Amino acid sequence: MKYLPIDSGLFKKNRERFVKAMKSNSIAIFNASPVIAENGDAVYSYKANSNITWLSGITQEQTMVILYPDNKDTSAREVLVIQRPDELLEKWNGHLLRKHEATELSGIKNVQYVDSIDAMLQVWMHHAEYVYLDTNENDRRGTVLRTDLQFVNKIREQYPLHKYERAAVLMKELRAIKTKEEVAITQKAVDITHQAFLRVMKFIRPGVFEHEIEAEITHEFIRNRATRHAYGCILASGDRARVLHYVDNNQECKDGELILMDFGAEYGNYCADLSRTIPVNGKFSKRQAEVYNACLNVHNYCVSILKPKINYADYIEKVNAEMEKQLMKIGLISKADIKNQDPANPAYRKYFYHGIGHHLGLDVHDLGIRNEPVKEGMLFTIEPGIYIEEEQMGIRIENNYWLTKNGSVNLFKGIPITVEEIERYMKRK
Ligand SMILES: [Mn+2]
Repeated sequence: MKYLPIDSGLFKKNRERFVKAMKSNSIAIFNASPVIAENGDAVYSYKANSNITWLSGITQEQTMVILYPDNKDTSAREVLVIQRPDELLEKWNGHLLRKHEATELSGIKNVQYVDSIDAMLQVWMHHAEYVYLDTNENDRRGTVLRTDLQFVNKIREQYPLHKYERAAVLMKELRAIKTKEEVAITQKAVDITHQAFLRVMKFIRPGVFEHEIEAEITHEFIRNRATRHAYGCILASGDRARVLHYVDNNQECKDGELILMDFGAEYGNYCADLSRTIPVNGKFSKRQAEVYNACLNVHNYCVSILKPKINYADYIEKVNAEMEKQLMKIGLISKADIKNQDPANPAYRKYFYHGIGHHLGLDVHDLGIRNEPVKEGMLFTIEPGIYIEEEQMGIRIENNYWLTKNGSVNLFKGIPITVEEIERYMKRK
C-alpha cells in the first residue's frame, strides 16, 4: 500500500459498532474477495472486500474477520484470519503480513492462519445460536462474487440448524454513518483530488488530448500516495460530456468546448468523487456560463436543503423541482412542456438524466439508505448535471458533503467552482 499507516482505532471503533448491533450469542463471519483471473496467469488488480477493510483495515487477499462477542473463550471474541506467509510466494509477490503486523494494523490481538481456522470455527459455531453471513446486497448488482454464495452454502450445509442473519442489513446502516476518523482519511483522498484539479486547470488548452489530462491526474494522484483512481475517470470534452460513463478519454479538446471531468483519488481505501466542467480555452462563452450557473444554482440549492431529518426521497423531489425551474430559466423547457409531460418521464429528464448523488465511502457508490431520513455523519456527493444534445454540451458540478447536526461540511472547501473562480485560475500570464 502507498498510503501512510492508519490508526487501528478507526477499525476498532467500527467493530464495536457492528458488535453492538448483533443479536446475543451470535457469530459473524466475513470473507475476503477472491482474486479474479484475467488472461493467462494474470489477475485483475486486487480490491479487498469493503466490509473486511471497514472492520480491520487489512487489504491482503484470503483475509477473514470473525466476531463472536459472547464467546466464552474471551480471547476469541474477535479473530483475524490471514494467509500463512510463504517464502517462495514472497519472492514473487512481495511481503505477506506476519501476525504481529496484522495486529498492529487492525488492533485485533487474536490472529490465525486461514489453513488452520476450520477446527476453531467449528467449536465457536457449536456454541453460537445466530450466524451473520455476508453477501453483496446491492440493488443494481446483487451478489456478484460466487465465493460469497459458496461460503454461505458451505456453512449452511455444515450447520443446518443454526439461525442465519444477513450482515449486509447491519452494514448498510452502519457504514452509511462515517466517523470523524473515516472522514479524516476521506479528506486526504479529497485533498489529493483537489490538487489534481488545480493541476489540470493549468494544463488544459485547445489541442490537448483527453488522455493527456488523464495522465496528469494519475501523476498527481500517485505522487501523493493515492492507491489508484477510485473509479474510471471521465474526461469528456464537447459533446462526449453527455455520455455519463465516458471513459475512452482519447479525443482532442477543442477551442470553444467545455470539458467535463469526473475523477477521484482512492487514498487509504476511501474514495473522493469530484466533477467539474471548465472551458478548454479558459473562458466560458455567454451561453456556457448561463447553463453552468443554472447547474451551480441547483448544486447550491441541494447543499442548502440536504440536512439531517430530510427524507432522501423528498430531497430528490425538491431537487428535481428546482432543476425544472432552472431549465425553464435558460430556455430548455417551457410551461407547456411541463403541462403536457408524461409524469413517468417528466420534461426535465431530457436534460438531467441521472441521480442527484450517492453515499461515498470505501466504495464510490457506498452503502446506505435511499428513501429514509438522512442522518448526521452521512457522506454524500451532490452532482447535478445538465446535458443538451442540441448544443453538444454537458455540465456536471460535484462536491462531497459530510452531514453535521444542522447542515454539512464541504470536503472540497476552497476549490474553484464559480465561473469567475475557474476563469481566474485558468488565466495564463
Ligand atoms: Mn459521483
